[in-house]
Amino acid sequence: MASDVVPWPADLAHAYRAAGCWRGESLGAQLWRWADDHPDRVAVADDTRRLTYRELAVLADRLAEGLDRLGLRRGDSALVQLPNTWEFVVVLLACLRADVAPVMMLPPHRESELGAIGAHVDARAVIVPGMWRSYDHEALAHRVLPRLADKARVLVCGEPRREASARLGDLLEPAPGDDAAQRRERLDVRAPTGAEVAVFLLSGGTTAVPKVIARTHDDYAYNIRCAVAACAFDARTVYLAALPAGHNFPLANPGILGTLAAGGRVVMVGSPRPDAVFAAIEAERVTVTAAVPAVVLRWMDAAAATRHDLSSLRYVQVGGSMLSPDVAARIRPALGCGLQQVYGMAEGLICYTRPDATDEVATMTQGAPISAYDELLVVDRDGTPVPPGGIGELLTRGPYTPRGYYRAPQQNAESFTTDGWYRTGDLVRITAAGHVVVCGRVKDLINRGGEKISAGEIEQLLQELPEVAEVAAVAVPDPMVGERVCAVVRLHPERSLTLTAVRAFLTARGVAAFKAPEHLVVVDQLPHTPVGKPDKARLRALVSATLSDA
Ligand code: J2J
Repeated sequence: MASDVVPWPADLAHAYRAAGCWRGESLGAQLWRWADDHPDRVAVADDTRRLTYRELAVLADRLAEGLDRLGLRRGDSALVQLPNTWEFVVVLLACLRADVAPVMMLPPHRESELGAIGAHVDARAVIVPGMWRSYDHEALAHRVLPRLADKARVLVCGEPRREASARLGDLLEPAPGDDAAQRRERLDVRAPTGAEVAVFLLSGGTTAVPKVIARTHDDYAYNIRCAVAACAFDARTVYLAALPAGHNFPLANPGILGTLAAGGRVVMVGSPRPDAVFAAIEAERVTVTAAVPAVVLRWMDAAAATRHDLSSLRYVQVGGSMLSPDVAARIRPALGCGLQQVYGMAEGLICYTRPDATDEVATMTQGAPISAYDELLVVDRDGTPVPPGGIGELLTRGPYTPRGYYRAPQQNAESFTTDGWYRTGDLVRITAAGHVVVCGRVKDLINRGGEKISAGEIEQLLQELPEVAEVAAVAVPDPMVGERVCAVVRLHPERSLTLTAVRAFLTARGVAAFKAPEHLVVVDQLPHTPVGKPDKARLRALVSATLSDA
């Protein structure tokens, strides 16, 4: 429902339209423009299938009508939990064509995440891979159904094992008398006009009110256009999606959608493992890919010994968590390609170092915003702007940074100022040349290899353990993944607790495995702030002292 999405103020919306940022066109409608321009060019490839732009458009349209037959209507939403395969792209574009908003879940998500988010957005379908990495996602989807909208359906990419599931392959088959042109017209008539929700992206925790970001066709299309321009993507671009495709970074910055908009080729690979990635780079002559620092470190370690030819690779885009300048400087020698740093967020604002940046800018900064209409403000704890070049929390707003989370008025009062600035929770400084340098953060989360874990979510869950009197989750620095979760607990008298028990509890609660603590510290007393909350700064110091002694 439109009222659940916080709109931009009317005068600004008008200004963004007048300036040509918002064009009133659905992302789905663009698919056919691309297909008409270069129907026979390869749009998407994985190691099982290659689709031309025309084939992609035809399959997306078929599936769009298939979703309608399953009972999904304009304005509905569907949880999409698919690995990086050609089907991911078809499902994404089918949703955009059908005006069904895909909710970008990740393959490691379980009942806790799918249930909470599915209920929050009132999802009408769960689209899953069947079996993936020995895990039965079809069964997971059926366990989640009771928490979703009435008559919600499970759609399986693969061979369903239950009668109640629909099979994706069936919806992609031509029906007798299949007529692509007529179907295209039928769908064009129903196309959204811009302000409708195109996709739902996820942010942070899921236990209380999930933070779900509704991105409109207008704002996301603009974001994608600006990202394509900032990264100079064009028809020669061969983009490898190695990060989980449901993340905003590989999805649209410029990622999958940006590559398609530029007329390039998207290559989907099911894992960011060096062997899989290097083989795909060689096979498809990949020119650009995206990674979080933890992943690029693994690639750098493996590159020296690889027999694969990586010479087609021109850039690797790195973002999502802190990249140290010395690792940044080693990327070109190790991988033989340039580095483009990215500082971005599913909430909107995206910054890049440009392809022609000096080495200093590319290694030492996280780049500049992609739009001239992005507004950035660096403030101190009281909300007062700091002097130029000073460190403070970054606030931002602009034509592709929504003004609130979906259906979350209380959260919005915290995360947005009354005049519409989004509080990023990141500490930054902005150089004289306008480049953002990320210096730390004030928000209470743990950034494990680019996956954001809400400390509050983990604390709330662990508080359910009968042994636990009080708990705090903090980040522990880690050379490989940047940070890992450490649970600090005070136990009830005479009780004991092990890390294994904590992890087993979270698995049983249906929480994604990447969120489970990897360290456990038991204390007699938790340090508190004057207002009685666990003192995270002192806890981090205590934990690092305890773990380094161990
Ligand atoms: C330090 N922290 C960073 C960076 C993001 C492109 C790139 C990344 C994301 C993303 C994205 C960082 N150095 N270079 O959506 O399109 C941390 C900040 C930020 C948070 C956002 C994209 N780049 N971060 O990471 O929504 O704390 O988006 O606020 O997952 O990641 O996380 P997320």
